[in-house]
Amino acid sequence: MHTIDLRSDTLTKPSEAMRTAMANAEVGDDVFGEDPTVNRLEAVAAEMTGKEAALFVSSGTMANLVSLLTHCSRGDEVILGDQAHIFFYEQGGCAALGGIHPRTVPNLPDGTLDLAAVETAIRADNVHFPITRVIALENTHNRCLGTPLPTAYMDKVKALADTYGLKIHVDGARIFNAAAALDTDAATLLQHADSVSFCLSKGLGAPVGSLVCGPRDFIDRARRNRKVVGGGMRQAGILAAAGLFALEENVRNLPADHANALKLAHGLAELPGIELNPAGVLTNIVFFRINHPELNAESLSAALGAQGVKALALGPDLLRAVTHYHITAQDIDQALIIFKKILQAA
Ligand code: TLP
Repeated sequence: MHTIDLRSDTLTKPSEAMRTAMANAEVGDDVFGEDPTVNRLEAVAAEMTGKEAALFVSSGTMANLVSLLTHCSRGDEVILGDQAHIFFYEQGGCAALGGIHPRTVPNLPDGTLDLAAVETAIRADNVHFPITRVIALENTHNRCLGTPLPTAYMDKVKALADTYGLKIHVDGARIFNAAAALDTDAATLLQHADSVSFCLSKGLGAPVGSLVCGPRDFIDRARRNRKVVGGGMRQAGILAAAGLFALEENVRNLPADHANALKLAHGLAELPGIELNPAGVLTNIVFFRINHPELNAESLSAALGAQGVKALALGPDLLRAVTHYHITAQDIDQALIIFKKILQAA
């Protein structure tokens, strides 16, 4: 059975061409700074994000952790959204491993934070309080429908951060999806970010890897933090080659993933028992609710899975489907036929 796996864009497997690039990678010991392919990936990543320097790490989770460890000392505070991946899905790593205190404000449905709420959360200079150091944003915002954060919003965050002497970190796991959706480039979206993390192993199709990008001195300190969390890798050029291939060849595929997500959203919105607003689908992530007398998210996901369509159940009635480069427009048509069959039969 042909499986249409929409659980996540993390499921993408390296193509033959990417595997060839990996097999042929020139390597050295990256802890000594001697892996030419890692060095090249870091240079390309820095350039694409408009930053001075970059650091190759194993995952998005490590990229965010290393970034926050570099911005903050123990007891310092990060302000972030209550739906942020860093807050929701990273085991509280910044607190567990870094002693960094997370202060959440509610995410608005479009993934932004209300800036009046952020301002209220910023601590005054008072012996009782932690010191606020950094505002962490997410672009695109995974749990907020994959929505991209526009530059106009970033301008306002920057003005607020400057007023209080705070840094801005962007979890840009899918920053190239944001750039594609907003028809701009990542560097423009990140011009006010003091640091950004982005992933190679989501829609870009590499098997492993993320980058932290920022000013040279920040990246020098981040390199020390990568080592202390056990992230110093040796002949990592084999992985970096996949990352270079992802950046050079696969970024251009993202608009097709967005078109497929929108097609899926429009198709789902027409099915009785499914609730979603296709206008909210701006990138490759489609959230929808099941409102059916016989089905909930778990049972719908199981019924779909039995017919070769995989979607994630994320709540009693909430599901997520994510498009990526293994998913074609024909797959979306096929998935919609299967959804319809299940909803009618239940
Ligand atoms: N997101 C994964 C899961 O962890 C939920 C997914 O399937 O969407 N930031 C953002 C915004 C992410 O979406 C993710 C992964 C990460 C960071 C973490 O990346 P990894 O999995 O490489 O640690």
